[in-house]
Amino acid sequence: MIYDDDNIFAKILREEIPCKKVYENEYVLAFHDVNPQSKIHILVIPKGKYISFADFSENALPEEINGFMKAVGKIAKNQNLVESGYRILANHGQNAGQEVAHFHIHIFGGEPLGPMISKT
Ligand code: DGP
Repeated sequence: MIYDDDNIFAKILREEIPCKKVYENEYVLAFHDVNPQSKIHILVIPKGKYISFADFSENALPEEINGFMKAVGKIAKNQNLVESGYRILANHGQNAGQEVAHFHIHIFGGEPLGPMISKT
């Protein structure tokens, strides 16, 4: 699979599509999900062109992985989610229902989140 430069998150990174930005550094951009599934629902994306978690974990440089993971923790902390709790999630591929082919982590919080996987 080849990275598609026209995916929605690539357009957000190029500022061709607006987003509600939460945080940015040299490695990541974080913004509110357009269709929030919890009171707080933030997406964290790497600035590098990685299709999915499999691609990112295999091909990203150690400093990109470190910068990304550090940023996820920092964003959760900035959102005051550490004490109340939060969930992070990455969908990879078809069975997980990945919609956007640019690797991203969801941060959910701000309320009780229910079971980890829906039984319905
Ligand atoms: P996933 O299923 O893991 O690929 O999640 C993709 C998420 O991206 C989904 O929760 C909705 C969100 N999303 C899709 N298009 C846009 C957009 O244009 N802006 C923002 N902020 N979020 C988007």
